[in-house]
Amino acid sequence: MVNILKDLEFRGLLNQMTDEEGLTKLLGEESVSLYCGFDPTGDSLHIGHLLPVLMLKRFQLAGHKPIALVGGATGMIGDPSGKKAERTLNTADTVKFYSQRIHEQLIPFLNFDGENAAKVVNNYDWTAELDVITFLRDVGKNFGLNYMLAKDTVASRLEAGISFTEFSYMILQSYDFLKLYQDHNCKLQIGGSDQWGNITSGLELIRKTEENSKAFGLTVPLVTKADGTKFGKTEGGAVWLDPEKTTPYEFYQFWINTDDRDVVKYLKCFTFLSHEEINELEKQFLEAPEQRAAQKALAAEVTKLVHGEKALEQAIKITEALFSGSVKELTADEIKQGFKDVPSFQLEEGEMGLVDLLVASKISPSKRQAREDVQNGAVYVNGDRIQDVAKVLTKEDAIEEQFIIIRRGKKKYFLITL
Ligand code: 629
Repeated sequence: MVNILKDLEFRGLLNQMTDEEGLTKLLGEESVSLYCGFDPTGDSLHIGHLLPVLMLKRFQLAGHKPIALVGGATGMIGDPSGKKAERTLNTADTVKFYSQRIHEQLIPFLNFDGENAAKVVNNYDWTAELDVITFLRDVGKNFGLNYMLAKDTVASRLEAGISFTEFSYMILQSYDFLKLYQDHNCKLQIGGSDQWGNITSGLELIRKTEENSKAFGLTVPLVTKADGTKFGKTEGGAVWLDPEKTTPYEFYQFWINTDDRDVVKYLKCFTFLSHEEINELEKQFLEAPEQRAAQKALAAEVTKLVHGEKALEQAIKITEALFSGSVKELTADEIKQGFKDVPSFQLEEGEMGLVDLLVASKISPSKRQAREDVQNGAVYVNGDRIQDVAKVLTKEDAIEEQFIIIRRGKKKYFLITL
């Protein structure tokens, strides 16, 4: 069996671990069931979830059995970990809908066939039926109040306030670990560093409940950025895994824009490229950083992992078209992706003079300026320079009868929709 911990260490994916020696031994001896939980707090996962999702895949590739847990129950309660204030509760219907979405999103990352097939479970299935007396007698009895109050996530909230609901969250997550330990022989829980408290309290519960038990916890570090800003946020907000929320082109662009100082680190933790391939890219990067070979490889690998080969090809095609200006080859779907955040103007009538259009869509501030822009050769329609001030745009100019792409100057794009 491959020594997965060695690989994780090379990739900078190890933060905290309980009993490293014992875990190394166990992972070398048997195919281990392990799990990571995802609460349905939104209709999509985002790139803050990507590292742990890929971790499950890494363990599976190394011969272990990953379990992805959807928190249908815990999502009804709200994890206080890393949260400065009490969360508002979502309705049961909303949580159910989100659970379904998260479940579907997790599937393509894992392999559900073979000896070490992956599983997706939902903690609603065993938590909903847990009655309050059993909960307090059999589970709650194992949690000392001092122990709970000392947990970071609780201690840091005592001043600002924390409800009994969120305070109890760690017990539910601990109960999950116990359940999975009992029913799936799951001996390892992984998560981000914010989950350390919840993971270790689960280990406590297993230790107290199960005789001669041995289970482990492992966390991955928080992804940081050299410039100090928060990883995974753009001006447009979070970077989602759902292609409807963040298009594969935008996703690709996010990775392409990785800072030189971060790119090798990200190649290690976000891709499955081999150590040799990464070292090679690092060498190329040190020799010719301006070529951005490492960024291109990173963007290609992660986009392929999340959205597939075809979406990656499209993203590259859109990127190249926008760079060279030859936007004519783009399909309507590619234009929608590539020009999502570009100012757009709806052409109500069937046709319109180019100069009038430039004014109406506020591309040029006045008719005089618009004429000058055209005469000076600063205006492009679908990538072709137009210098005829009498030019009239019609449906014939529209790509797939839907879009006309106007560019003024080198980079300023505008989208006319029909
Ligand atoms: C029941 C619920 C469990 C085990 C885990 C959970 C969810 C956990 C949590 N996780 C975060 C989430 O759901 O809140 N209590 O958004 C998130 N996680 C992935 C990583 C994380 C973490 O899904 O662990 O650190 C982000 O990288 O914040 O039995």
